[in-house]
Amino acid sequence: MSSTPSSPSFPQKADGLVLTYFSDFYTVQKVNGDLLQCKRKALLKKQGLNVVVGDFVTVEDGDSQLGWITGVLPPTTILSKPKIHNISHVLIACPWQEPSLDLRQIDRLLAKVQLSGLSPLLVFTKADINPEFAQQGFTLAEWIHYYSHFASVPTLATSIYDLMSIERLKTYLSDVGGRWVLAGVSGAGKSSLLNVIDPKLNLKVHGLSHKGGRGTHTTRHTELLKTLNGLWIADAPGFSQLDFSNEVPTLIQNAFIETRSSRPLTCTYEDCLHLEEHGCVIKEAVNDISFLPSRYLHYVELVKEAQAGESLRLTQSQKSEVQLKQGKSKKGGKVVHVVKLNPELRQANRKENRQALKKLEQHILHQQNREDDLEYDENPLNHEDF
Ligand SMILES: Nc1nc2c(ncn2[C@@H]2O[C@H](COP(=O)(O)OP(=O)(O)OP(=O)(O)O)[C@@H](O)[C@H]2O)c(=O)[nH]1
Ligand SMILES: [Mg+2]
Ligand SMILES: [Zn+2]
Repeated sequence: MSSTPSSPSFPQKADGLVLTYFSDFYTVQKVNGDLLQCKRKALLKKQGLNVVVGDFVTVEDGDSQLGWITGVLPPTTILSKPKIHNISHVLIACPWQEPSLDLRQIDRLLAKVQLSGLSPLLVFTKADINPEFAQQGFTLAEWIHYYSHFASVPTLATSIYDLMSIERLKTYLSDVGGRWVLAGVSGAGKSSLLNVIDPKLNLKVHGLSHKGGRGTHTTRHTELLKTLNGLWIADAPGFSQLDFSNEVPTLIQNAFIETRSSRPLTCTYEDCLHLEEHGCVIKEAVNDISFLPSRYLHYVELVKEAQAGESLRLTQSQKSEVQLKQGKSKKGGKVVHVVKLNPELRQANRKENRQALKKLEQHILHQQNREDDLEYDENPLNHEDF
């Protein structure tokens, strides 16, 4: 996605950019810079067209300074968590301490961002708290070295009390440009980071809960903001759950550079998932520093989650590919078979399903016309003429 830090580079057909959404109202920045509170036209709702923060939209003015979103341009990028469109980069905020370092969350977030086709920047926040203490085997400096060198992810450490670290972050952001969103657990210090980047933003921040030392979900809505130096960056609510059940298992490794690095790891097998395969070079190299056991473990976990999702979908579609349901025909109340298609299939390939449905209905009619005993196979796919 092309964008300069100083302008949201509106596509030609767009009237505005959605900055935030709250309780059925969208704040839209128009091309001329004005802000307009908008609602979504009922037609869009009927068409099932969602409007998401970051979307470019067409708007028409309504009464009393209220506008209407009349259309939404197809997004160039989609991130499901935080939910935002048309961004290019994700700043993954991971607290070094308070809440404690969570390597699993880091690897899951990194994978999600990379599988979404976006570029990550990993930032260890709260670097002022015991940076020299080793956590899970490494000091902060060593973790930065690992992620930047072996996982090939740009990595920084920040503290809101160390302005040098903030300057380094600012320089990185303005050098790279693009449109950004912050992601990470509640309490990671996302809003605090934005406040030091640009004090005018004045975002709400809150300490951790006394009980569990966790964040208190202070930021409630994703909001695209423009910082002093013209960078577009969105603050977002914290979260910890990420779903990988819809990912393709063989693609997960694309998010782990360790599996495809030419030096020293290159698996000899094509299509290898690096799980149980005998003689897999990647698996054998896990104890090597170039693929940390913890990171390999998270990789395996993600592949398994994606595999579980895939096999669940397969079982569901096999079971209920076509369901037969008893019903009454319109004419004469005669009992006929009504074919009900699996909704998932209906979405996947409407045309094929319609054709299959037609064929099946003809088959049923044919059977009935012959007034044979209707001992119809429950699974019509087993019929020769299907
Ligand atoms: N020591 C230290 N504390 C920090 C730093 N950054 C943020 N904090 C503290 O961490 C707490 C949480 O900060 P927030 O900015 O509200 O965290 P958040 O990630 O926006 O949290 P949510 O909005 O709930 O997702 C606050 O008490 C901040 O003062 C830091 O660099 N060092
Ligand atoms: Mg916040
Ligand atoms: Zn392998």
